[in-house]
Amino acid sequence: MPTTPSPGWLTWDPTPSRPTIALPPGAVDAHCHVFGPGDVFPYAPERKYTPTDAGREQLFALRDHLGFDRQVVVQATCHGADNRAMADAVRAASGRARGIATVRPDVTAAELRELDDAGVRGVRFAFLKRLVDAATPDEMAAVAAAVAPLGWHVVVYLEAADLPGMEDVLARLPVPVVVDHMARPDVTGDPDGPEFARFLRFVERHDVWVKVGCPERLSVTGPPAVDGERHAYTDVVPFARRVVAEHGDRVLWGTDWPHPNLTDHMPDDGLLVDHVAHLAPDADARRRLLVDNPMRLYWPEEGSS
Ligand code: 0GY
Repeated sequence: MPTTPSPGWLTWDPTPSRPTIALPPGAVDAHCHVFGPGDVFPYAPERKYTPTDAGREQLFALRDHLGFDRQVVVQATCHGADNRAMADAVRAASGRARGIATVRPDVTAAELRELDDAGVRGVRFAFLKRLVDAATPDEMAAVAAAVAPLGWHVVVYLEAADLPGMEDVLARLPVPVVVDHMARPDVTGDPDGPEFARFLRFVERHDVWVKVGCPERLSVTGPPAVDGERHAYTDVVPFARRVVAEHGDRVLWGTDWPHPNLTDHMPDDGLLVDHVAHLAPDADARRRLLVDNPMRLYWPEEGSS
């Protein structure tokens, strides 16, 4: 059955520009999603939003258009714990994608093995009330224990204000932790201030990786006001740049295509890729962010540094 996107929801840009920076060979888009299509892979009944369909062929076309080699397809909350759309995309990518699933504590070992065979390497927990009724710490710990033998990790999506209450829980998980979107700092604040310092200390002390993308979600200044100006979302740059400078071996970057839940503007994906040059200004930092780090986490069998 065709689905109708949530009111006010903007649809992904079908004609993004091409980046002007050259991506290093083997670059990985480490955070993107597939949505449906809803008539093939229905959205979860418990979802808090209904997206515009964005299927695997469109995801692969974006990869090729932007110049990425590989992708990490992250289960979006609108599909709940039904991982079929994500797993189908990962399988269809023939080794050029890995997946992050959402599972419940009652998931069986056989189900996890099947996801692993498809190319899944982690599980995600979102804690934003507008997206989900969040798992409890005990539920997350149970899932982490179940996936640890597979060598998977846990991806968490939370907001800066939630971090103090979550730090101990996350630190105790028996697997690496990847934090989405730098835990959504308030970018009107100070990148050298206490809130972001606390986040960086947490990253420093534990086996924590950080996704430094999604400026369009965090920015207050927004996209460029002037046509042709490709330096966008400048208020996010000092935050992401600091994480890249201090934790260059544990940072990841992704487009976040097809950009769910945006209502004020839809980013140009080519411009988002150009944004990377401001976070990781030299070629070495950029290669670690886009190639070495995601390869180490998602394709360790290929023996990247
Ligand atoms: C993102 C961000 C969002 C949504 C989801 O799974 C999701 O629904 O992650 C958001 O609305 O901030 O990373 O895609």
